[in-house]
Amino acid sequence: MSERTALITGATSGFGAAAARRFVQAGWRVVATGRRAERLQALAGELGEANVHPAVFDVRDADAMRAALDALPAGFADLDLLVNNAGLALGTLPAQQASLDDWRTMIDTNVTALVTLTHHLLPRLVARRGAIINISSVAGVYPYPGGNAYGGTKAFVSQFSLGLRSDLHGTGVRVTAIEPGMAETEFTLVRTHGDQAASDKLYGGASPMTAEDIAETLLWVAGLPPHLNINRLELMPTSQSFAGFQVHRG
Ligand code: NDP
Ligand code: 8X3
Repeated sequence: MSERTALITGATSGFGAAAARRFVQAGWRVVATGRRAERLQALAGELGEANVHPAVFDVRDADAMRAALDALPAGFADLDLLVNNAGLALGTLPAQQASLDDWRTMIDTNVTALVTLTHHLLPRLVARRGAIINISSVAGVYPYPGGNAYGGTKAFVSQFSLGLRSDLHGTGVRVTAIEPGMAETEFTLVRTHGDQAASDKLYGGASPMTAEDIAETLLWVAGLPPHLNINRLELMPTSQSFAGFQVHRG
């Protein structure tokens, strides 16, 4: 276990930062990526530079991504696990009022960047009989008003994960899609373009999942024996469930 290395995208906040902490605590080395360099440096300072290598790039910048991943130092270059976590939702307006720029940013980040990074690392992961964990969402499984393009990107992530499973048949590479419901992170702050009050209101009194809950789940999935693959795993806070169909009359 102590020799294993994970690359976790979106490690400056939320699930990714919690996962970096939990994996290092469990003896993994972590390549931690994100745009906010100061947060990655702080994480490396906190967890130790022998344990965390910060890699600063925007996942939508394919050239910067490839350059960073091809320059990983010894001790961090042999990847056993890719956690595709970087992602975002933008907006909750109905489709007919939503911002096309927001939609394109979600698709560029949650879909195009995820497949580009995965494509680049697949040969290394096959060589190491490694694993891929993709962070999808319940939004990719169940539609809800305002989920439109975000839900579409996450449906892609779940189906892409299953497709990878199929193509990687016989390689020993494991692939899992994690489909969380509501968890308190910076997710809603980002989705509302910085509305802290809206974020506080959503999570207030709701007992949402925490980033640590997801980090623990990721570590559990990654630590299962090599003959066992979790295909998809959906989890929600107990306080969240389903609300059925809507019917318009008149
Ligand atoms: P946070 O906003 O707390 O974290 C998002 C992370 O993604 C940050 O580290 C951010 O880093 C990174 N990121 C976003 N855009 C880019 C980019 N263009 N380039 C590089 N990194 C980027 O949210 P969460 O931790 O909640 O979200 C993590 C994942 O979980 C996302 O894919 C989200 O869709 C998914 N999810 C979240 C749920 C929730 O309720 N919180 C539920 C289900 C799924 P930086 O800004 O520094 O670049
Ligand atoms: C985030 C979960 O329910 O806010 O992916 O869409 S939800």
